[in-house]
Amino acid sequence: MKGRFITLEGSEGAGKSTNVDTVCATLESANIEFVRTREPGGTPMAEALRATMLEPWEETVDGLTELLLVFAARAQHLNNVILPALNRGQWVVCDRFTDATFAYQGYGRQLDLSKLEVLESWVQSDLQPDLTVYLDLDPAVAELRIADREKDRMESEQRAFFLRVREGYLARAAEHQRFQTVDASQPLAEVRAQVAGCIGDFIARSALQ
Ligand code: T5A
Repeated sequence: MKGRFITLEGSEGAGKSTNVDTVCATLESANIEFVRTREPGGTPMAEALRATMLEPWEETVDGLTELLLVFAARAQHLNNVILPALNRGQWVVCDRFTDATFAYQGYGRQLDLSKLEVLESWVQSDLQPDLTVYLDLDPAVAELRIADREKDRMESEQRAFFLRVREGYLARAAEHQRFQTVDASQPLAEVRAQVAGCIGDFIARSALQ
């Protein structure tokens, strides 16, 4: 089987970290070799760009600066981690990818989507995830889940921002067949079972191709 590219998406508090573990456990049970990684980040330099992006600067951070930081980190990550792994035949499990850029910078920051499309095509050519599991959650519920967390610059945004982020994810999910949307407001055990089901189905479909 050739390498497949799986991404996990969702806004803060939706349970991504928790469910990336579920995705990886399902692949392990099927004896599939994979690389687990995340965005922004995934290499030492890309992690440094992530830290710069999430730091609560005293100066205003321009939306375009944020967008370019995300894509700079992505170029580094793609060429050093994701593409080499896929070319070796390994699967890649990535916590967030370009759908997050459309949701956060496109819808959240309200940047021109055509600028994002140009950068997407420039940085990743025609590479797209094979499967995207989206954990959908009302921002009001998400706020309660992460209430005790020390907030980074993105997490400190207002609810209106996260409502736009969710709208962005739902628009992407409606537009792209690779999306599987899971209702993340359900009890964790149920969310985990559904995520494992999505991965199991995808493994079965991939084996037939
Ligand atoms: N970003 C990223 C952009 O702006 N543009 C981009 O292009 C990209 C790639 C970093 C930030 O970067 C931005 C988006 C982000 O702001 P991140 O580290 O992935 O990205 O951000 P977080 O969303 O903060 O990631 P976490 O890994 O912390 O994930 P979650 O979703 O907050 O998940 P988790 O698992 O820690 O869960 C939160 C809490 O909820 C509980 C968990 O136990 C935990 O306590 N929980 C549940 N409780 C009840 N029921 C359930 N079903 C639950 N599921 C989880």
